[in-house]
Amino acid sequence: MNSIDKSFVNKYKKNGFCYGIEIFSENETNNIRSEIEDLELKFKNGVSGQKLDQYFRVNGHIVIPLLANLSKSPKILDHVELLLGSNILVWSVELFIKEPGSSKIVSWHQDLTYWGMGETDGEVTAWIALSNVTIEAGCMRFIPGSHNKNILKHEDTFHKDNLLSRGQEIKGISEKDAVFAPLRPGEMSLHHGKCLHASGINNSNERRIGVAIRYVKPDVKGTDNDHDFAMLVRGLDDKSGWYNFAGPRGLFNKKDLVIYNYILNYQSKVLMAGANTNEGMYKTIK
Ligand SMILES: O=C(O)CCC(=O)C(=O)O
Repeated sequence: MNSIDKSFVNKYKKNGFCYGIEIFSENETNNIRSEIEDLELKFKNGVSGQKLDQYFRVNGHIVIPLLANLSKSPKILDHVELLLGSNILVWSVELFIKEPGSSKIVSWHQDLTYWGMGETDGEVTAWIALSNVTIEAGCMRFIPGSHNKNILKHEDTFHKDNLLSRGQEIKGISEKDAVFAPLRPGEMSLHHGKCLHASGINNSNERRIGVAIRYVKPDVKGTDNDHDFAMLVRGLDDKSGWYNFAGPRGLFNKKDLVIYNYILNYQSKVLMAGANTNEGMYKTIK
């Protein structure tokens, strides 16, 4: 492991999040962003009958090599290893994009609520900024220490401006306790799956682009399903809790698209359980 500043570990353990960790240089960040924007141009009419956004927002690592490769970045994994231990899998890679002036938001929520993994400490999200993610641009904000709570009641809103799968929201959060986590391009925040967080509209003139990578340990056991799917990115999975996905063969490879649909349909049973509609990004794909 390369030498890294480990001071983030205590912050993460105390608060449930930390931010401002430099991962990619300006040049590297620009290259990643360009590749994403090239995909937006190339697939502006969608892929395999779906909008590109479907693959950007859910499980992008299954069909987009760029996103799978990002999740294997040694510098990110060196940090995650200090939180989760030496055996690491990727459950999902997702892009969160807010256009300049866009009214898209993310309501107050805890990630683990609908993921079928229980209230585990064995999941962490690495969120990497691919643009200047300022307060004005709608960076994330967190409630320190909230990862020590249980999962709170969420209400589905399915609001069109909410970027979450069900527009799920915890009401009554005291905003004055929130800490903003702005990130410069190439910087990363890390947050615990029970840490309360949200983000506002993009009031800036720039696109606000982030990639969220959900890492899990081998022994995170699904409570709401027999198994789930994840990609081993470091060490060994000797627990058999996850069905291992090897990574994409190529960009939107036909066989990987079949796997994508299979996993999405499987996961949607858990992620949309109890919802009164099966709309949005976990809509079953035939
Ligand atoms: O990008 C955002 O504003 C929110 C992302 C988020 O909720 C997450 O990564 O868990």
